[in-house]
Amino acid sequence: MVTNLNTLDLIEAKVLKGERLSKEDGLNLFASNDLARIGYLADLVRKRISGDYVYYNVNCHLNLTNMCTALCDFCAFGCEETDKRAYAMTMDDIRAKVKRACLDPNMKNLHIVSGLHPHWPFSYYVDVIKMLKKEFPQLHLKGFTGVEITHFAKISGKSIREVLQELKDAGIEAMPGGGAEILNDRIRNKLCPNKATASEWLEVSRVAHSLGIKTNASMLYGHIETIEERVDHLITLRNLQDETGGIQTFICFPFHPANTKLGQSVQRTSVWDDLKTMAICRLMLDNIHNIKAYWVMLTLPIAQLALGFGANDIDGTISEEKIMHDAGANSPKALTRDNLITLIKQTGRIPAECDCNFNIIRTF
Ligand code: V47
Repeated sequence: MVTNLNTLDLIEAKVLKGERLSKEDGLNLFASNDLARIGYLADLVRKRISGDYVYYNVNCHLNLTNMCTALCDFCAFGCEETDKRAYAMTMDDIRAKVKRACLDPNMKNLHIVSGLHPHWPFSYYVDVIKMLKKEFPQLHLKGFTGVEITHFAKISGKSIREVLQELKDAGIEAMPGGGAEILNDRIRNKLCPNKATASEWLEVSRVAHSLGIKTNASMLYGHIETIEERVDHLITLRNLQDETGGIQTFICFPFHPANTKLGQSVQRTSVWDDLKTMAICRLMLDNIHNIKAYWVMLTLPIAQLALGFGANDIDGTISEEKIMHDAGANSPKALTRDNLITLIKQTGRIPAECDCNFNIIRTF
């Protein structure tokens, strides 16, 4: 692999012509220390794809339970049902939480991601979605990762298609991107052997897209993966997007080690790695419209910087973040809409409030 200036010149020429970058280009970008130039290239692509809008949404995170049968080595949120931290929300708990969030008249999006509960039947999840759709018809429901959908298929004996169709009929409009981690079974067998395999996660996305449910996709990085595995993961997602066109947003999750099994041997990624990875994701994923700078994980100043490294989406107000804060995230647990608007305006970009399918509600 060559890592001199010439390599970046060749990549820049491709980027300027709108040509697709190869795996070798991805590896060369990671091998380069020219962070400013990589960021500049990613910013060119960001501007070409979405102009100066930065998407955000007024939302609430709903984590129905933290009990989880998967107990992944990188996760601090999931726990056994006997753990003193364990909780499972009843229908009344859920109703009360969403009602509270809806006191904000701008609340539009519910983001639903949970542990794999050891006993709940699939029908409980469908009933939750039906209740939410009936009692809060103004909300857009973005629910269940590919891992949860695979779990629902296993516990119900239904196919992935049947599970997704039932959830769509109940009111699910889009799906979050979690559970992809690194789509490589070497890594999954080590870190998360008790949940969807790489091909199961991909299959859920494929079927969701065929049913008209848009999904997000993610990458959990900075743990035991190699740089080549990061690049391969991005190319796998790019191929899926070529096939279906159903991925709306890509999110990178830098591994947060606190309170996780893996945390004893792995440290938090550096800011440089976070910015470089964000930029390379923008450059490699030429067919995915939105790249999210998830402020919860990056912290607010780094999320603002990331908007200059290829990102065009900053996520939402959230209401109360649990998964990353259990793992030591050093950011607020929620923001106000005004906070987000200010954060975006400080970067010179235009805040664009949207629903979970990126329909713009208003700009500022
Ligand atoms: O799959 C868990 C990640 C995901 C850790 O689609 C961790 O807009 C870093 O799906 N360090 C679940 N990452 C959360 C999720 C999500 C969150 C926000 C926005 C969206 C979206 C989706 O969280 C997991 C895993 O990849 N995760 N633990 C950790 N210690």
